[in-house]
Amino acid sequence: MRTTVGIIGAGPAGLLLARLLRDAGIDSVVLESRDRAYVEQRQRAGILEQGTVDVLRAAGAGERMDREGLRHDGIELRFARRRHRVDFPALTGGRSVTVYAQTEVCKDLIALQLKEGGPLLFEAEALAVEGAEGDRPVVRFRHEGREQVLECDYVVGCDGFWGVARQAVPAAVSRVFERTYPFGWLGVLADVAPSHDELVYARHDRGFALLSMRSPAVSRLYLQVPAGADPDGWSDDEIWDELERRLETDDDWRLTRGPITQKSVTPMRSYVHEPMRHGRLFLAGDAAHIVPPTGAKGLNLAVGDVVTLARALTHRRETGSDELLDSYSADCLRRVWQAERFSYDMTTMLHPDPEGTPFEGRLQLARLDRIASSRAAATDLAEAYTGFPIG
Ligand code: RFL
Ligand code: PHB
Repeated sequence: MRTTVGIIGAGPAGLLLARLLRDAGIDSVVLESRDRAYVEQRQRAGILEQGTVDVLRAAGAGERMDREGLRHDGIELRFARRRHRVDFPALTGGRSVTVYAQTEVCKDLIALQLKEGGPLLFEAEALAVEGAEGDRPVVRFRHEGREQVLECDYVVGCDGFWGVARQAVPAAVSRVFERTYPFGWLGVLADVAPSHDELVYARHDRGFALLSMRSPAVSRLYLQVPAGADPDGWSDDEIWDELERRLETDDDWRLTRGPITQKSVTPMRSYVHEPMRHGRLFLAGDAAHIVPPTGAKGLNLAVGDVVTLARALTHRRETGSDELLDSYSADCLRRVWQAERFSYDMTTMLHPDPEGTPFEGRLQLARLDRIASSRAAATDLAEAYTGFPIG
């Protein structure tokens, strides 16, 4: 098999890249190790930045998002039993975010790719990327019980944090910057209307809690738990009791309970691999960097990467110049590090560190109080949350 751009992974990064390249007249093949149902059901992100919404719309993948996505003009911060709303449009000159689940973004992009795009192979597991330093890189993969080879002009690793593409960058040129946190998130999906019409990020001495949603009838909620906690160690009643405690306020706000339909624990990690390019291999999305979910940035960063890469490949096709491919890594990393900085700040402001001191707890409250009382501090949060410009 031969193609111009071999894409490993059919998460949001790989699927959107294939779509953008198709629109530019560049052919690609997408290899995905899992089956279609798995990719379409995997619960993850929920928040799309304004820039992400614009990109999906321009790529022709915005129809259902525009119908079913929920525009959110703010978030609520909860601490010391108080509530403080951060008003995005008022602080950013009109920007907002959209609640539309990653599962739905993937379903929309998969349907488009299968209808109009190049090959998208499910249950096709990439085993290795070879020859990235030469002119003819290849992806070795296993599909339908056979080992096969995909010959490419360029290979893009969109295969997430646990993928194989990154391994093709020699250790001598790789630099990794990382931090793990001594806690994770227990995430649940519940068949109940969200108890608030915007997201609520709560800092409590017992731990962080987040109230989010998937639709007007489905809530998505998270609790800070010790790293490596077992989701089955928590009964539904224990989860609701704990959410209630951490979200409690002094006014008459109440949490509505409902049947929990899914439960899982996510570890929290910050990770950046530099550079994001080696020869004819490019890394995009979680394959190159991870942020803790507190800033809702992971999916949006993946979108920024592939927009930058599609532009660079198109420029190369139209002008023969490698200029934008050469600056791909540096161009992405600038935005990546801003998201790393923001996600780290949100995480350390809102999660009591089980190994921390009471002094640090007071600092967290002071940081929250600063956002609640200073327009400049609130503007900094609102600008970062609604998104930094792409490239
Ligand atoms: P993905 O989505 O992990 O997709 C990678 C794909 O590659 C496949 N793959 C392979 N395919 C072929 N051969 C191999 N050897 C392969 N190895 C792996 C995998 O099966 C998979 O289909 O990476 P991508 O496309 O870079 O997208 C990144 C996002 O998924 C991720 O950043 C976000 O989900 C992070 N995230 C959030 N991001 C946001 O922007 N807003 C949010 O609100 C938000 N909330 C979250 C999140 C992530 C979470 N978890 C579970 C980590 C909430 C949570 C709980
Ligand atoms: C989600 O709805 O899954 C979600 C929302 C905001 C975050 C993280 C996850 O910061």
